[in-house]
Amino acid sequence: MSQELSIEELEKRFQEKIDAEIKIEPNDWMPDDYRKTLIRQISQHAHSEIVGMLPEGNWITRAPSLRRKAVLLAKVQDEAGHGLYLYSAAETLGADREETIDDLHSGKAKYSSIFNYPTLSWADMGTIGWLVDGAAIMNQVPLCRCSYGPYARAMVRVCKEESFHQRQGFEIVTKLAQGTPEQKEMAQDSLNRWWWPSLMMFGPSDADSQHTAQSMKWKIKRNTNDDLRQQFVDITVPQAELIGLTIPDPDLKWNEERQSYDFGEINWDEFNQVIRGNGPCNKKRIEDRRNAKENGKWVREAALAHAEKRKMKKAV
Ligand code: FAQ
Repeated sequence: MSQELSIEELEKRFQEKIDAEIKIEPNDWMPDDYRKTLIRQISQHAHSEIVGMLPEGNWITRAPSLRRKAVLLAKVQDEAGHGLYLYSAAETLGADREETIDDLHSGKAKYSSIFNYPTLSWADMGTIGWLVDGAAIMNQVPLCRCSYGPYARAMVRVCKEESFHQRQGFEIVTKLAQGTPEQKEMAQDSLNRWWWPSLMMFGPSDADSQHTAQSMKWKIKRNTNDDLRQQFVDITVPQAELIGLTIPDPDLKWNEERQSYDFGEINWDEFNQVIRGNGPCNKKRIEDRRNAKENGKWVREAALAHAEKRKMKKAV
């Protein structure tokens, strides 16, 4: 039936479905640009989860206790799972998984700027959970209502797990902030380094965001970048106050009229440098992912050989 309708009519009906909050499923008709936007966002998101394993993976062998190690290990494994759901969601739109991953390894694809910063102390494990997973939840809870069904459903589970990640991170930072003066200093130093990059996770300001207007119309995004960033600041500042840490922003001030915090200017030059590949760890992150693929080649080959053998056995 869809072949009999003009593109304009198909687009009109598509938008009506979106406006009526009806989910778009993989075999439904969709505009090419809707498909492209989703493949772009979902694959960048998948890459972020996978590259995001590296800064924390760096600390698994140095966790200060067995309990901390078990929790961190579980968290990092969760991130791998998130990457896999997301690559699968991108595949439902026709993206080829191998090509998608090759784009990451060649430096063509983007992933979240935040994972290009180094993890220098154990406190960073707490701060990543608290701030980075906290920002991820703020951004991803609205994505549970994304118009594309497979992405929205993947986000439900991802958000539940991110919630656990945020809590374990806040617990680590709280313990350090209430510990010895050295531990408190470690927590403060970590907050100083991760605060601004966490705010950058939400993307360029609304005035500079290329995709927000169309993505909101299609209900891929449900909030603007600045809106989510503001919500994150408003939730996080009282948490820092509660545990006696100071947000590194001299311009941070409660605005009585708006019932919200005013905060200082983000260094957009730094953000642009990081997403162009010039952050402190960009090269190392890509190199590590390439090596992981190379080092895992024998596992993939063995799994394929095993699958082939089973197929042959069944055929006999
Ligand atoms: N980093 O027009 P907009 C996590 C790019 S998951 C790098 O505003 P859009 C879990 C953007 O792609 C974290 N690039 O774009 C975890 C676009 O480039 P393009 C990831 C960025 O798509 C926790 C250009 O700038 N979360 O943390 C960034 O409408 C702990 C223009 O920007 C998601 O991916 C950035 N921060 O809005 C794992 C959530 N911001 O493609 C391990 C889903 C923007 O034109 C440990 N994604 N860019 O070349 C989204 O919600 C959106 O894609 C935004 C960007 C909000 C990220």
